[in-house]
Parts: sequence; C-alpha cells; structure tokens
Amino acid sequence: MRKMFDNYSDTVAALSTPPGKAALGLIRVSGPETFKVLEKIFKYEGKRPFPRSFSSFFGYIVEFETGKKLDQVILFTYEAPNSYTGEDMAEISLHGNPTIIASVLSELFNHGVRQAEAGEFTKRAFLNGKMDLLEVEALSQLLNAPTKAQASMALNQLEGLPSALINKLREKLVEQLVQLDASLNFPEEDIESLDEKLLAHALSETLDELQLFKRNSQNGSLVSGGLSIVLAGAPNSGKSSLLNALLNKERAIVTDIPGTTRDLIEENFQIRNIPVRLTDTAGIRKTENLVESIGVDRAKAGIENAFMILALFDSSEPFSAEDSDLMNLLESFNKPFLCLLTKSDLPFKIGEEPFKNHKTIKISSQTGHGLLELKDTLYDFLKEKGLSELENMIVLGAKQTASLNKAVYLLERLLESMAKGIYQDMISIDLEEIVRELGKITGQTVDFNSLDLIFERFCIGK
Ligand SMILES: Nc1nc2c(ncn2[C@@H]2O[C@H](COP(=O)(O)OP(=O)(O)OP(=O)(O)O)[C@@H](O)[C@H]2O)c(=O)[nH]1
Ligand SMILES: [Mg+2]
Repeated sequence: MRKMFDNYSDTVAALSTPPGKAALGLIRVSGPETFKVLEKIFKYEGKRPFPRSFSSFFGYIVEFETGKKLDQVILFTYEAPNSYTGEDMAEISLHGNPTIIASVLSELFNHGVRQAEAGEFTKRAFLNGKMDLLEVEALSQLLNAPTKAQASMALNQLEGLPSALINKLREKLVEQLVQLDASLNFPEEDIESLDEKLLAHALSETLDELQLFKRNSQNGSLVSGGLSIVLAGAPNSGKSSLLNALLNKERAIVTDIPGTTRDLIEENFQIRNIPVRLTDTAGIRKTENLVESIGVDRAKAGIENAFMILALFDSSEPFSAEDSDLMNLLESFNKPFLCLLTKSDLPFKIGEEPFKNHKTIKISSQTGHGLLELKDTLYDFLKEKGLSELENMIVLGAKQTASLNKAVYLLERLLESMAKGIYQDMISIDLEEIVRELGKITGQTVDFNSLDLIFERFCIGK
C-alpha cells in the first residue's frame, strides 16, 4: 500500500448527511484516537469487545462528565487499514435532529477531535493509498452526477479501469527505461544492446493507447457536464415552446410578445442514454431595451460555449432580416448546428431557398410533429461523435488533463527525434519525464501543493 503521509495524527469528525431535520443522520469519525474517544462517550450493553473490525454496536452516546444520554445510536466500527480512509474509523448513525447532532459533535470535539474539512475523509483515503486521483475524480463526479448515465460513467471509473490502464502503460515505460539505462550504464557488460527500432515500435503503441485515452477523456468531460445544446433564434421563433415540449413541462414562459425570454434557462435532459443540457435563450435581435439587450449578449455567449446549436426559424413567416443575421452568426462559428423550421402546423411561408446548404427539420411544438425526428437526428449526431459509448469514457480533473496532454506531446516529440536519431541518454531523460507525468494522472507522483484544490470541492463529511 502506498503511504505518503505519516503524520496525519489528529482525529476528525463531521456530519456526513445533509444538515437539517431527517429520520437519521450519520457522523463519521476518523483517525488514531477514534476508539479511545468513543470508549469514553459510547455506552453499550453486551459482552462483545469494542471496537471490532466491521462491527455494529447498539448503545448510547453520553455526556462524559455527567453520564447523561444524548442519543440512542448504532455505531459502526472499522479498524485500520480496512476502512474508507485507511485509518481507525467509526460511523455513528443517530437521529437526524440538528440539536442532537450538534451535541454529539461537540462531545467529540471536547475530547480533542477536530471538525473535518471539506473532502478530508477522501483526502485521507488518498494519502493512505486507498484511492488514486482518477478514483477521487470519479467520486466527485458521482456525487454531482445529475443523470443516471453520468452516474454510471463515474461508477465505472471508480471501479478503477482507467487507473489500471494508465498504470499498465506507465509500468511498460518504466521497464523500457530500466533497460535503456542498463545498456547506457553498463555498455561492456553482457546486456543485450538496445534495439532502437523495437523500442520505437513499443513507444508508438503506447502513444496510440494514450491518444485513445485522451479522446475518451475529452468526451468524458463533455458528458460529465452534460452536452450543451443551445436553442437559438429570432424573437418569437418558438424556442421556449420547443424547450417545454421536449421537457414535457411548462418550464419557460411562452407568449406571443417577441422578446419574452431574457435570461438563459438551463435544464438537464437525456436523449436516450446521452445526457444533455438544453439552454433556452433570448431571441436575438437589435434592441434598445437594456434588459433584453443583456439577454441577447448572454444568448450569444451561450452559442459560443455550446457543443451544438439548434437554430429555430418561424416557418409561418417570410425569412426575416433577423433570421438572416442569425444564419450569418452561426456560419461564422465553427460549430455544428441544425436548422429547425418551426410552427409546421401553420402555412409554410419561409421558403426552402435560405436553407439549401443546411440540414433542416420541420417541427411543431404545438402538435408534436417532427419532434421524434429531431431526437433521432440528435442521437445519431451525438453517437457519431462517439458519445454514446459511455462505458469507455473517462473524467479527468484540470491538472490530470494537463499531465495527459503533456505526456502525449512529449511522447510524440520523442518519437520524432528518435526517427531522426538522438543519443540514448536523451531518450532516457524524455522517458523519465513522461513516466512522471503519467504518474500525476493517478497520483503516483503528486504535487502536494495542488492537493487542496482537488479535495476542497467535496462537501464536509465526504
Ligand atoms: N401555431 C404554433 N404556434 C407556436 C408554435 N410554437 C410556438 N408558437 C407560438 O409562437 C409564439 C412565440 O413562442 P415562444 O416559444 O415564446 O417563442 P420564443 O422563441 O421563445 O420567443 P422569445 O422568448 O420572445 O425570443 C407563442 O405565441 C407561441 O404560442 C407552434 O409549433 N405552432
Ligand atoms: Mg422564449
């Protein structure tokens, strides 16, 4: 087991369930003093020895000084290293009354236990080698996942497959490095001289695998936030009506007054198993109204940040100057968009000419005409981008992405230089750096200064 930090000597506790009134609450305690403190304030009847690994005890938390019972609880004990954090740990399941919870916590704090910081249990798990950084990232995604698909992707990563892959590639490189260093340092010994062609071949295989990993992680980050699909169009083109029709609820206000929507309205949505984030925007037009013009700016920013755009055109009206402005705006972004000709239940007046270079779908939010075709088209499009294969996706934090990109870049550069012929000691230096970067992805090599940033995103109690 990797253990990088030995002087984590204090014991911490926190409420791990949401604060407020509930049937039950759960307080976690972790650290070397856990059982010593609980022996003072936890009273139970029965003959079983306390503590024991993976056991539960029924009893009372009492005020140490007076012996007064604070609550009837079930206490779970985990002995190091077989716990979430890898330390001695206990979970007190008690009644979810904020007053009781506060008094139990303060009893713990009276005995030298400290309030845990956000993410501290997980940080301890990492420092004790219980989790690597890919798993930490997966956990954070799992806790925040808004849809089932995102949760299953995170769970898959938590089971450690991506970590195993990175570790395998890293170990392969370490082996090659050892071989290389051996032939460099002991040229006269009976060590097979290094076959550079073979090495280059092996390295390019590793590069292929890393590049695939990179693609999967790019898709992963798109998915984890939900693929952003933005509804754009001139005022009154029917954006809010389409949002409501897709979500099957009256989410956005719909009126026949152009300029109804002002702010961005975001909702999570799934197209089959693909999580998307749908955003309704203000109709884009030139306007003197301050509030509306802020909305128009937000709409434009939304388009810029979108994964793809659904462009709406009111087909019951002739193609307007505003429609044409929107078309020009969309064509200026290098981003996929789909033209929706709305209000197909009314007479068709917009004409086919403006759309001759683009894919169009005729829809009516009022009758539901074309909505199925829209979903199918979106699904095919997202699938084509490789996004339906959720089980292959990986979620990386910003630092991990940077390390992955650096490793790929260094490996590409190394292969180029090897093709031109470089000294073997230069190869060795490059390989070492690549190994180090890969180690940063899983946390094998770690920059301690960046750890706080990674863990403080978690809630207190996790
Ligand atoms: N007949 C018909 N009317 C529609 C349809 N979709 C929207 N409308 C009408 O068009 C008008 C504008 O609809 P909205 O959904 O508010 O349009 P919007 O694009 O969100 O407008 P802004 O928020 O002002 O930019 C409303 O009166 C809707 O009832 C449709 O499919 N058929
Ligand atoms: Mg609207």
